[in-house]
Amino acid sequence: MRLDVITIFPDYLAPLDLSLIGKARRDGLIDLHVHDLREHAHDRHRTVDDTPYGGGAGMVMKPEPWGEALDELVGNGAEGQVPHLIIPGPGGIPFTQQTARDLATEPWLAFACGRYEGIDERVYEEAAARMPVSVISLGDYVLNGGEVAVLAMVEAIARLIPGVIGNEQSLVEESHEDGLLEYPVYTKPATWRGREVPEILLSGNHGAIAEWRHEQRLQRTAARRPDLLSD
Ligand code: JF5
Repeated sequence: MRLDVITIFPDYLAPLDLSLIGKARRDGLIDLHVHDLREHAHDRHRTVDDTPYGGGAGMVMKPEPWGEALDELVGNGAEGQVPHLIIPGPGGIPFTQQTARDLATEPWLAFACGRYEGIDERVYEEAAARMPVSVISLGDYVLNGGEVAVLAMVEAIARLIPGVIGNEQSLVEESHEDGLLEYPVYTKPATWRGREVPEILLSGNHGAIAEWRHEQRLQRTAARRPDLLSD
């Protein structure tokens, strides 16, 4: 999968060199490029923002650097190919495990990181005229920019690409893969600071263990995420 990230803070994406994602890049499973939006700002101060038409607080990202950055990106791709452009923002559609599964099948994703009060609306419109565009929210809170949201989305997507994670079974046995939260897990020692591991897990009775774990998942989901049980 090819991944491009356009940002005014390329260093924010440095963690993508680490751990499983870094390994996947070195193994050639992920072809990831981070681009500095300011390379497409040509005035003396490499300005990427300006005051909002109509007034109001804060600054808005200017359209011209974005237009040029996206032109370059599309020009870099194979003939006739375009990326699916993802723009993180609190006003987007919710990002879920299903979104990650869907995006993990795409050959080329590009992420546009907004800052300040957001990006001039015409950038979304013009991009949507030539490529699929999705505005996606990680959750109902506000970040300073899209970079941290991109880190989370890229990690959630990339780990679903075959070969990125060694143990494929660990992908199906986890929270959100089947609509329930995960059961509690324990490891050695069997007693720690006076706390015992639930006896059933030491019983060797695999049927009873599976039943207990399912009950734990239901209880935990009801307590923490009742919204997941309503449908
Ligand atoms: C952003 C303008 C983008 O704040 C977010 C965000 C919240 N949930 N998901 C993403 O994105 C950063 C801030 C301001 C555009």
